[in-house]
Amino acid sequence: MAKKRVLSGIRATGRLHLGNYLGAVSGMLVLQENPEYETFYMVADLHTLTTPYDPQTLKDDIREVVLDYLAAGLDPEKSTIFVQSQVPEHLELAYLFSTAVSIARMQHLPTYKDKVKQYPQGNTMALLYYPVLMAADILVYRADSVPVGIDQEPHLEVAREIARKMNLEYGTNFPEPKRFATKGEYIPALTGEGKMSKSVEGSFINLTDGLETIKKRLAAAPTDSGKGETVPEKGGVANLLSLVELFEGKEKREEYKKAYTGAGISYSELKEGLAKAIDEELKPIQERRKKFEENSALVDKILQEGAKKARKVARENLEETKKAMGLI
Ligand code: AQP
Repeated sequence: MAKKRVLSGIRATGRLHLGNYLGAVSGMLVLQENPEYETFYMVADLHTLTTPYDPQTLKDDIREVVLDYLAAGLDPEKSTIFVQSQVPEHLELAYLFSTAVSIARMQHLPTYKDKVKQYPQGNTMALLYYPVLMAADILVYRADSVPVGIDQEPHLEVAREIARKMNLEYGTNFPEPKRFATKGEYIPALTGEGKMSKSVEGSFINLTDGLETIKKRLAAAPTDSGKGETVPEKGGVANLLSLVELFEGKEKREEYKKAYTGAGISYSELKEGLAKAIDEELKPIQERRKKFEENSALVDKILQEGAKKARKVARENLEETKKAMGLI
């Protein structure tokens, strides 16, 4: 039986953080190890252009994401690892898909509105087009499983709508892709507001951070007096407790919750314990990263082979779509 396909990607807007790791990469790793799936993982460099970026550093930024992928355990023997723009079939399919969605549908997406708020000068066609290109990223491989964080759900809904519309209008047989959820599908920001994000300073902990940096970042996270009648469900303290649960377990979180309504929490102790737990999880990732950092030729080869493999599959599916649409 043919294997099911998986696609995921991350923008080259900075080094990966715990949110990217727990929300997306950890799911990518699970599916990579499942022999029923064929996994395609890209650095979404074209999506990087949808918000302000520096052309001088883009190549390095792409390389950082590849290194983070390999460090986290993505394995070129098991997964096809590539850079999005090296498979131009994504763009061609995206144009064809753009005939199947309305402008109004795109304008109403929460992700679009948030980015326009974040970058009022950056309300470009590329930003509006993001979900259409994302649908093409996925469906050019006929992937039906997509390991991404919960913030991407509205985009997946668009991909499903496009698949349905294309199948109805042109008789194609695109699957309706579903999100592969992980237990870290939404990692909140250290700032106490919104999600951990590469572009929000003070919100994240990077996979490359050492213990001292982790401690410094946690030290800046807002807290309160450590005592009260009810444990906060939003804000800095709630976010710290979510991280405690993810890195130290549910029981530890319960202990802190009890302390909050009882004798009180010592945040310096909480942050110290949490920093150590995060550091323990990141150490093996950082060790693996070093090996790839020192072997740039190997990384080049992985990307070249990945693009070649991805293009072969993408080209076949694009051709079939063009035939169905009467272009060839
Ligand atoms: N806080 C998060 N919790 C869980 N998952 C998250 N992801 C991002 N933040 C969290 C997931 O990581 C992948 C990265 O997606 P992206 O880089 O393409 O876009 P993004 O969501 O815009 O990521 P960032 O880190 O917030 O970057 P900037 O600041 O550049 O926009 C996706 O699977 C996402 O769900």
